[in-house]
Amino acid sequence: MRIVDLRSDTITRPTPAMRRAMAEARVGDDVLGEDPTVKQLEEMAAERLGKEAALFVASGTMGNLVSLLVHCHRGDEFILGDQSHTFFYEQGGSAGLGGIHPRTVPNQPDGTLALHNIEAAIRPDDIHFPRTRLIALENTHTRCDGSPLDVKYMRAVGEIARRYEVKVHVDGARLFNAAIALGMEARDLVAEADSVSFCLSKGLGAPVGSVVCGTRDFITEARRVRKMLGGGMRQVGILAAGGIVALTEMLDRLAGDHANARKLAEGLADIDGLSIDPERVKTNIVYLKVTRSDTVSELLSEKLSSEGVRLLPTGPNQLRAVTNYHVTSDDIDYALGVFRRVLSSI
Ligand code: TLP
Repeated sequence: MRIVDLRSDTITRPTPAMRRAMAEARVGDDVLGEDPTVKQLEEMAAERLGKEAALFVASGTMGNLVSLLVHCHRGDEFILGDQSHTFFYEQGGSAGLGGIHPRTVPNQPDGTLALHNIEAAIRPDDIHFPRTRLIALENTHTRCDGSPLDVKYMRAVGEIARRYEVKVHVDGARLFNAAIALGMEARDLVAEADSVSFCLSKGLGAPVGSVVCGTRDFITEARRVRKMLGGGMRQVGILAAGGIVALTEMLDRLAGDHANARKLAEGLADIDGLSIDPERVKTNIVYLKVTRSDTVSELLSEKLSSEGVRLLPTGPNQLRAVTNYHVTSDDIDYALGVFRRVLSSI
């Protein structure tokens, strides 16, 4: 059966070039700082993001957690969006493992936090209050239609952070999608950030891993925290080698994912019983609402998957599709056909 897997870009399997690079990677004990392939990936990543140093970590979740644990101590507070991945999907790790108090501010539909809300959430120096240490942004914003946060906004948040002497962390799981959608270099987008975590294992197709970037001092601390979390891995150049191919060969193709997402959204907007605004689709994530009834929504999701078109249910009557490098423009036509057929038969 033909499969069009749109559940996430995390489902991507390594390319033949990645598998070759991984099989042939030069490796050493990375906890002892002796893995040349990991070092190469970390240098490449730091250079790309215009930061002094970088650290290879097991996942996006670990990248965010390590960063939070370096920036904040127990009882400190950090400001983040109420729709952010860190708040929603990372098991409350900041509080659970770090004793760090999350202070949510509403995400606006475009993924930003209103600047006045950020400012209002920063605590004055008062014995009653936790200390605000950090503002955490997400770019692109997964739960806000994969919206890219533009450079003007990123700079404005940086300016507030400097004024109040707090740090900025960017969960850039899909940072390169943002950069490509905005037509700019990723490094310019995160110039104001003290730390950035980006994923190799999403649209870039590597099987495992994320990279955290920041100052040399920040990364030295982050390396300690990664070890504390059990994330010090040994001959991990085997994984980093896939990441090097991801960074070298897989960036430009993200534009194709964005075009496919827009095409999917435009096609879905023409189908009765679905609600979607294609203008909101700027990167590779598409959210759609099923407007007919709860039963139709459940049936739709079941029937789509029984016909090989896989989406992720993300809420009542809501489904998410994420384009990725296994999905071609032709697959989008096929998926749209399945949508039309299934909906007209319910
Ligand atoms: N997101 C996954 C799911 O967890 C929802 C997905 O399929 O989109 N930050 C952001 C913005 C993310 O979207 C994700 C993964 C992460 C961090 C965590 O990355 P991993 O899965 O590597 O821990």
